[in-house]
Amino acid sequence: MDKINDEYYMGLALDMAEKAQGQTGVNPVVGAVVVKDGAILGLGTHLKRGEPHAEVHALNMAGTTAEGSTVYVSLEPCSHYGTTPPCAARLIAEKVSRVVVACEDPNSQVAGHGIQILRQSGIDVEVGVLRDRALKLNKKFIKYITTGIPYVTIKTASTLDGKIASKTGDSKWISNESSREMVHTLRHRHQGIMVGVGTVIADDPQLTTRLQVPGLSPIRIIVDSKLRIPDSSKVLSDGLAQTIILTTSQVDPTRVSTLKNRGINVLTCGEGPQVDLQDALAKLGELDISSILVEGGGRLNGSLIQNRLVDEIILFFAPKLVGGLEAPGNFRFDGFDLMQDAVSLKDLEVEQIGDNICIRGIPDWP
Ligand code: AOF
Ligand code: ZN
Repeated sequence: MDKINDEYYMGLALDMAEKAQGQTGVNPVVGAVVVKDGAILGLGTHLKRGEPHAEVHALNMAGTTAEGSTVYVSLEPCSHYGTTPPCAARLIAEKVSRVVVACEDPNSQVAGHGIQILRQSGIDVEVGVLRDRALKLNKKFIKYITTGIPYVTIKTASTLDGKIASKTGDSKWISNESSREMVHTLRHRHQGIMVGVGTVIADDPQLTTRLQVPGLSPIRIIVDSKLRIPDSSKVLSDGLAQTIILTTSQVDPTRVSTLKNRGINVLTCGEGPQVDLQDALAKLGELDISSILVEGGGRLNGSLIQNRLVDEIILFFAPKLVGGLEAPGNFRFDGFDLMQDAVSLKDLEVEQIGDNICIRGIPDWP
């Protein structure tokens, strides 16, 4: 089959995988398409951790017609027994002729082995069709499976002069409605949402996903070194999503017990005075949280940047200037003496959303 056809069907596999973002937990999003004699015979997407992989859905749909087909998969078929049996073995059993893969699976239990056993059984395997798109789509999975540390995205919404509130603390609203809808999609696509306790005290947010279409709410993670969180906070009492508090060993153990009795998970991250964020991310990773959206405030954003713990930054700007010498900014940290030491963003994407501008980038850590 020629390159155009391969890209067409792989594009379809990736489109399906894209739509499942946010619902597969620590697992990647994967799409599969079974094709023979110019017709699509089966389509499949991995929808939920513990449920069948993309290839299995697609092959089930194709049934016995899968023999002699070409199967397009956006990630290397697995070769291990996880919560489901290996997809490579299933492809061999179905006697497919050709498998086209977008990118290798970096999971050390797979890591090229899936491709190898397909080839060993005589199946023609081609790797790398739409690879860049596939790698980008699973960037969170790739970081988490290779490091055990969640993928961290910082999102901010500020005025053009970088303020996230006025000098009196007013912040509703800075960005427009469409930008805020995009933020809820981002919440759905991350397993955790992290804020500093200052944000909880100031805004009493719910931190849930509220979209026009249904969405999943992330686990709420509050960074609270001194356990200042008010008992009446929505994140402690509304029961709409799980809540984790990150604190230090300096806090009052009876307060920790009280929170735990309310069903809140309290993690001790370092000896203080501040929460050790690196330790916190490792502990959150151990809890099977593979991605975290950070929604401020400025100090938490600043600390994460200073400690180089950020994988992606998404900045929404509204065309406003609010000024205020004391008005809080996007990123509050000591800062660098020299411009040459500033954090640069690479792989920049700029999008206009009505009168707002969204800039995405990947910090280019030296
Ligand atoms: C595939 N197709 O659709 C997916 C794959 O616990 P399990 O059995 O779900 O296995 C999870 C691992 O399998 C995951 O870490 C990744 O390496 C691979 N995911 N592989 O062939 C799929 N979702
Ligand atoms: Zn599989």
